[in-house]
Amino acid sequence: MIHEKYYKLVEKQEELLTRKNEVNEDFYNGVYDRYLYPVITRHHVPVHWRFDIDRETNPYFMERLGVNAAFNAGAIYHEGKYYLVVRTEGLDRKSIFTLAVSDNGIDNFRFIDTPLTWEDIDKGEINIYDMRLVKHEDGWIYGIYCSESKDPEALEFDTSSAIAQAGLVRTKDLKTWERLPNIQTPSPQQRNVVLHPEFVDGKYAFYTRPQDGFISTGSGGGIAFGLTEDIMNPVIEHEQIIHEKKYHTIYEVKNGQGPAPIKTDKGWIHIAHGVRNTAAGLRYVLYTFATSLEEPTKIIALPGGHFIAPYDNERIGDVSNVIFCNGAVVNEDNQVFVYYASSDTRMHVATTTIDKLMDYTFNTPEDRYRSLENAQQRKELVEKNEKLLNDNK
Ligand code: M1P
Repeated sequence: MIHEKYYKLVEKQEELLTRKNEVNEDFYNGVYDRYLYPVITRHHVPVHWRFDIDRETNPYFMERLGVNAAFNAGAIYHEGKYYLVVRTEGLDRKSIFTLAVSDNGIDNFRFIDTPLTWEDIDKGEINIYDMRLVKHEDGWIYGIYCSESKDPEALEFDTSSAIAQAGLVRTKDLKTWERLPNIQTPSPQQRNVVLHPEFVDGKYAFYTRPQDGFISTGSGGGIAFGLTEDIMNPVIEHEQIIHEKKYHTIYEVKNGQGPAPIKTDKGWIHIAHGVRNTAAGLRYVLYTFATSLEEPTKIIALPGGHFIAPYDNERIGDVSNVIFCNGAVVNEDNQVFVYYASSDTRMHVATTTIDKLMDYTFNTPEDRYRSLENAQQRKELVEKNEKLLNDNK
């Protein structure tokens, strides 16, 4: 018999799931809109995914498999709907992938089907997270995720050291998933690996992030680019850094490609994350850059500063002061939906258009990398505006 508390919780959750989201009018930068509510939180996870609803086996109606956080979602616009593959972290710290869908991309996201599983080809893989979804021109939808294992070289007392690699799966319908071998690169560890949506020189092209350690990128810092011929045996022999970490920038400590780049008339627009250190720990923000349509390793625009940073309540969570994005989609009206997570805890959306994203990426002044030169840059803006104001008196 179903426990009566189940129906009460479902009724309460329904209010959350059907709540209309609205643009946050207190925020304005002309680049994108922020929204009042997160699009997915742990409270959106269906009650029957967390509770055993059977009165006989769960008389106190206890949460048996609680959820700690729902964040870092891959995104895809598929058959007119907005899908997220959400990093759903249990109380046991394991992240799993779950599928949520919305008709309009800004609210009413619902988890559907059951948590994603596929053939378990790697028994050393302990944790999985941060999937990037890409509809490739070969006709498959690929998912690349971080596949984390315990470091086999770790000393006996060291129960933390881990190895990050790029796991690879593919699907046609977001229901049945085929596990392909991990992507191999010359680097000891990998995270934030993303498939480019088109073939480059007839090969599969990837953005990688070579790293020496699990957290520290060490000598490997930067977003890199590499090719492989065979997706069934994905070996990248050469990684070319295309955007390096750099002193006194928002990507001073490390950076990483976000979702797959968005194709525009003027170039590929990338959303990436940059990390810098502070007295309060690492701060993660998003930035954009553009690469050439003809030469995908060539950066042709790089706005200074961040695109999205933690704002108000977004600053607080399990890992505070973090904005991370591994999903963005464009619909047939050229509206852009940037799905970003705040503080490793919940999912939000920011909306803009292709035109605005291009204007931002190609016309935002670059960082001149020195305070006095940046002061000069702002002085030029002030003087230009003051002249215009005076001329219009
Ligand atoms: O905690 C912040 C982020 O840290 C990692 O990102 P990166 O590899 O760039 O340091 C990831 O574990 C990511 O999931 C997490 O949000």
